[in-house]
Amino acid sequence: MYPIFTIVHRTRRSFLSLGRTALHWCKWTFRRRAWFILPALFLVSACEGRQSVLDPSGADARRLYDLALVLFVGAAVLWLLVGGLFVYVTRINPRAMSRRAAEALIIGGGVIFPVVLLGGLLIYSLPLMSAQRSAPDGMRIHVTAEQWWWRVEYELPDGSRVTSANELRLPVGQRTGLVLNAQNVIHALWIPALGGKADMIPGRETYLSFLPEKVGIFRGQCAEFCGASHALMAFEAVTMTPDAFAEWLDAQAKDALVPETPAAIRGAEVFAREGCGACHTVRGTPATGLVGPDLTHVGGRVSLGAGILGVTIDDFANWLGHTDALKPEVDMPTYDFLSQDDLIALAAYLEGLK
Ligand code: HEC
Ligand SMILES: [Cu+2]
Repeated sequence: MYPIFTIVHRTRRSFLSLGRTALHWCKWTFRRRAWFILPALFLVSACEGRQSVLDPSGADARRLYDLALVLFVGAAVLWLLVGGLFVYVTRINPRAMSRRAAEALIIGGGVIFPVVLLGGLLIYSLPLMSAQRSAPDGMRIHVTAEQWWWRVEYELPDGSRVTSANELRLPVGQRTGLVLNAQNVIHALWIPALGGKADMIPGRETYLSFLPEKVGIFRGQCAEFCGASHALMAFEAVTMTPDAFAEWLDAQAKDALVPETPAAIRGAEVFAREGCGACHTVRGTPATGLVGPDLTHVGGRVSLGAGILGVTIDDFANWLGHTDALKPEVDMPTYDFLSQDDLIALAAYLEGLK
């Protein structure tokens, strides 16, 4: 009995002190309260940005944002309503209700009101899904998730494909469909600023589409735990005007640039000597591997290693010399045994593959 009594006693005491704190809060000056509110505002202010559902930059993200706003405001109003009712029946008018009034409250507030409200929300929200879930007749991009990077293929009107990786380029003002697949385990594609997310499941194709509204660079992230380096499986979504996009796609379809500087020429030799081409393709060269990302235009991307590094020569050298440290359990060997000169030359070659 004794411990139970103590627990009850202590719980009661802590509730009392909680109540006292709440009372103090009411008596606090505005300045003292601000000390508590300001840090919270800093946290919320971090929600703006290129990987945020609260800063929509596409039609689909905007619809989701509106839906979330409706739900949030609705929940707040409901909370105030129930709170008000509670205060009314306990403080303002604590008398017993007549049986008819009580029944009306239960049937009206417990059955009719929720059915109408939830039914209305369902009718409002169901059509929001259809546009996103289909891959439309326009441009289609095939995205295949690998551990831990993204294989990206742009389907041209004649059915042929232009291969890239770890970056998604989308024309603004057009709905582009994504055909999603996964090679090994379940991944999920999510670009919070542009729209909803979809699972990428081995053996089962899924679809998602985006209608970007602003030119910019947004961050996408794998949103399904897929292994040790799941958090390091990101990418950049680059939205462009339709003209800039067409020009970019033309350039992507071309073979790799031929290295011209002495460092890059030496780098290309190191690339061939070390057998990188067994896993990587550089179109226009003997390298035709398919295990890793296509490197034909890797220097022209905005990030390296699925969104974890930049694309300067230093970043390339860093990636090659510390692959496993940067991305635990990665499917690429670490080339820390190369001489510094070879490493820098290789980095210069890759950086020049615009
Ligand atoms: C056994 C296969 C294999 C070999 C050999 C290999 N790689 Fe990789 N490489 C990969 C894989 C897999 C990835 C993707 C890693 C990830 O992000 O999860 C990758 C990623 C890369 C990337 C980043 C690409 C991007 O889109 O960001 C570069 C650059 C790269 N490798 C260069 C090289 C070079 C240079 C060599 C030779 C010195 C080499 N790789 C050898 C498999 C390999
Ligand atoms: Cu993943």
